[in-house]
Amino acid sequence: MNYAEAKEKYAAIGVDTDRAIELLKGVSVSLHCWQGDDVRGFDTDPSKPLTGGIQTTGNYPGRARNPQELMQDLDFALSLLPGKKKMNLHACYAIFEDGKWEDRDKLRPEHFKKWVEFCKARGMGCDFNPTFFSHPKCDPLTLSSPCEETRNFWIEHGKACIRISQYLAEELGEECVMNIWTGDGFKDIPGDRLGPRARYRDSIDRILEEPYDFGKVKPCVESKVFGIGVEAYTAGSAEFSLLYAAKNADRCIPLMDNGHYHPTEVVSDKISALLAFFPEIALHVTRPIRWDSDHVVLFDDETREIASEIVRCGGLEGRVKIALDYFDASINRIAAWVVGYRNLQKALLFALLSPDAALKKAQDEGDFTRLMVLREEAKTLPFGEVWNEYCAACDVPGDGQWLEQVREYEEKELKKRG
Ligand code: RNT
Ligand code: ZN
Repeated sequence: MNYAEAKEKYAAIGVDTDRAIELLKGVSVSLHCWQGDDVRGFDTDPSKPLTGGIQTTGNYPGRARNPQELMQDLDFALSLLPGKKKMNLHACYAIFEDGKWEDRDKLRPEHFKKWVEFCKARGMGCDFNPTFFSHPKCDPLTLSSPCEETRNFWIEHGKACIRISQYLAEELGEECVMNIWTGDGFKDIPGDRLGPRARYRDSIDRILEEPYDFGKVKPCVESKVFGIGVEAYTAGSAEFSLLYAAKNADRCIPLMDNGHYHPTEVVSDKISALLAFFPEIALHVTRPIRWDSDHVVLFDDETREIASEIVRCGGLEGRVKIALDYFDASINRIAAWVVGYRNLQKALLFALLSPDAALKKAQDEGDFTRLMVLREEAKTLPFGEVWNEYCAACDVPGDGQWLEQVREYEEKELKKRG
């Protein structure tokens, strides 16, 4: 089987593979910088534990320890990724020149100048995230803290991040999705559930008072069901975040992370529900195993279903902002970036090769037998040929051709790191 033959097979079910490849080339997917260094960043002591209910496990050698190493690793990973890449940074990745450290409430655009240069040189836009975790000022709450000093500190951080996001959007000429997520919550049954949520709401209100151009900066609110050490209560629950976004639709959008729901809930089904109300939504694509474990994204059923829904709902034209969010420290971190990113790209390509018009027609005609048969048969069409053609069109290695490069880089570069 070669590409020409595969193309014919797809044409027989009414799918144009060339068109799918062209379309996917223009879809931007955000690459999360934090896979490269286990979500440590550069502004706090890396020997301190991660907080906020998230966790990286494993101690595979080669973690990036500074901006140079992280950028070098990113560069190498980017060379193996097809499609239109966008960077995704956290505030804790600020780069302080000449050792001039600033706390998170005082961060300024200049602390991201190096990242702007990095993105510009590679023709990438950049998304951004305030970092409301792994910091001494988490008491452990942040935006929902009853301590006004703590809460103000984090509100100032949020405002600083709005200014930085506006700077990134302007410098790079692409919209900047700025995601507000906190791990605020309690390990055990709270005595007051409303208080923290009322404060959280007020804090986001105050952050979003900072001026920004909503055409360029897209603040998001990300919900979560629970985290490690915050099993009983999360201030930013699904209802809280969704309602916040709905009530403030002129200034922010909702973000769904598919690790943040009860295990039998699926984000693939929520996408259309949200798009029936919101012009734009954002996604964190990850892989939960039993909980929000942030495993590397696979080419699995739910990832494919999420991709299908993005495609079918017209999400590729900008309505759905797609980002990855996982962190595995137990395998080669660059391979983790590459395989997860490529899997999401595969899922999107697979979705673009689905006979959607015929599926929709069968559904609307009530022909559920045809619907099932068409959908199942599309699964065994020669997808791998189209995927390799797409990789070639993007000038990156096809499957079976990149892992050896990662191994060489590991030998040459990663093994030198203590
Ligand atoms: C945590 C959230 C959040 C973080 C990143 C690092 O559960 O998913 O998005 O993973 O901001
Ligand atoms: Zn997330």
